[in-house]
Amino acid sequence: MTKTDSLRADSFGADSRRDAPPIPEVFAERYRAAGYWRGETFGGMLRERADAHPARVAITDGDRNWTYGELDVRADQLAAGFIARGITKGDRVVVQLPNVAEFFEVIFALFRIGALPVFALPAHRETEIHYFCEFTEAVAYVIPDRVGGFDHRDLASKIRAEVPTLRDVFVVGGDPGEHTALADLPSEPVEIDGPAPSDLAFLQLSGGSTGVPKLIPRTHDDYMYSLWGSNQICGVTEDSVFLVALPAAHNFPLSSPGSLGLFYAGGRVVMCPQPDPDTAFPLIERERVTITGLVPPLALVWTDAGRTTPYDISSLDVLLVGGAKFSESAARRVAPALGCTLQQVFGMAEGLVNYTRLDDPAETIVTTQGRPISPDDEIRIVDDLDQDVPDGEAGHLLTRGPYTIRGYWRAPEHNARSFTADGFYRTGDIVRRTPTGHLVVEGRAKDQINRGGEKIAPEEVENIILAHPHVHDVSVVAVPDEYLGERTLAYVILRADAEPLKPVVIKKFVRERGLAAYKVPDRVEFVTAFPQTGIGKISKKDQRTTAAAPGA
Ligand code: OOB
Repeated sequence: MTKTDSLRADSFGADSRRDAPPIPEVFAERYRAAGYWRGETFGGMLRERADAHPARVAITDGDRNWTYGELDVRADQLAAGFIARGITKGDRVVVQLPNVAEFFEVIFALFRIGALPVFALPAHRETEIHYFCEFTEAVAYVIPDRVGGFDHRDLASKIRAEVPTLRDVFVVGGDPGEHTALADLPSEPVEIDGPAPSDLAFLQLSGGSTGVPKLIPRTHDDYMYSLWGSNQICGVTEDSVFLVALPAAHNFPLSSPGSLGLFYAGGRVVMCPQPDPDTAFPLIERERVTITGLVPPLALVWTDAGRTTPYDISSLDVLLVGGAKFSESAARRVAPALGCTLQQVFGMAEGLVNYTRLDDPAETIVTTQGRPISPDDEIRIVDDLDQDVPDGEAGHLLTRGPYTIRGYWRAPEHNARSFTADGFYRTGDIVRRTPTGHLVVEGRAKDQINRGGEKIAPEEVENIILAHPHVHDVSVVAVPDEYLGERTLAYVILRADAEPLKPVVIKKFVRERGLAAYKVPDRVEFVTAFPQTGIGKISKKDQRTTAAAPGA
């Protein structure tokens, strides 16, 4: 290796290693030798596709059709605009956009520079955004102007006043207010010394089980492998058309195989503003969509609507369902109602993604959550003492592999708990493995609520409720729900001297603190004590049992 090579191999310098524990070199060599890591970057990949077929449409958004050539030029011009505003390699930029074509223009511009998008979700509000901007020391924040009555510009002004590193707010569409319109930025492309394939590409968000979400550092090399690996498994080719129905920034619609998988294959991505059948089905008909991904509650709605829809959705070949457990009975209804193949996906933004295969027996497709993408995804299923359980028994899922992180970003203490000494990620999921190597998700050991695929860390919501002056203590737990799988229930103990409160006061308090709406407790119950475990901790297990009891 020459000096320049070794510099390029870690072109952000030593700090990046402290920020994000890398995959050790012995493993990296193995993953390169096996052909998983192909030495590509996102910026380079888009250029190659644009050179190969400039006139093919990459993105359809309403009446707009951007070709690969156009997307490539837009990314270059916007990268030049970002550079002119001082954004450089390694900088973090919080991106919070709805499902619009500009989402890709922005992230490819950042990828070209080697600046890291931080993928906020449209539902995030002040608490989350402030944290992302402050913790990542973001230099810029990209937003829409207004969505569904919410003015993102006002929120951005507030955050900018609070977070000293945040220099710029860029607004997509409409009136930028006191900020900068994205459309005013692009300038003549400039020479860019882009990132190396082993560099970080972006920070994805963890579902989380702690007070604040953790950030997941993914590299070009590792993520790109998950894309082409997924494409092979999901049958994606340049003729595929993928509907982005879930929020574009989430790992599932981004990479399983997702929009980025489609670009990798040279296919077409169709932006869907809302995931309901009334919006999605006409788009499927008009754009001849072949593949899309949904969380289980939406899959139920689509299945019901599919039986009687007047729209021609026969182009749909594959429906991926994941993010939360899809019940066997619901899974059985998909193929007959929608006339497509169901593919279950059990993935995580930290890495590991499992799919049922298109040619798996029908029973396997409806009763399992699939098997890993890679032959080099290492799976261990262990008991509470990290000992492997006998074949076929349920236990904690640990994993290590070519696209699974070795640590969260700037979180050494947390990493010591979430990863084993030899680098396995503790997923917090309880699974068992079938003789064919497929995984069945049996439950969860982490303190997390999965509300129809949207993850909630109880601790984050508890911390907010504890700030209410009349609240003495709080415990947030999951309650089973037929439609969403789980909903949230906050058990609250009021202070001895407090007046009685109505549940709505607590909900309103959480909302006004600026937390994503899906984290506002569905139910609030006032109690005088919490059940305790043998050593005096709150027994959430007992609370869940009480909450789930009939008539509760
Ligand atoms: C996906 O990613 P995340 O990071 O939002 O959530 C990961 C967690 C998993 O650890 C598991 O607890 C749960 O979500 N999960 C499932 C599941 N898929 C995800 N639990 C049961 N059955 C499933 N099929 O949710 C995600 C990332 C990439 C592709 C698909 C989903």
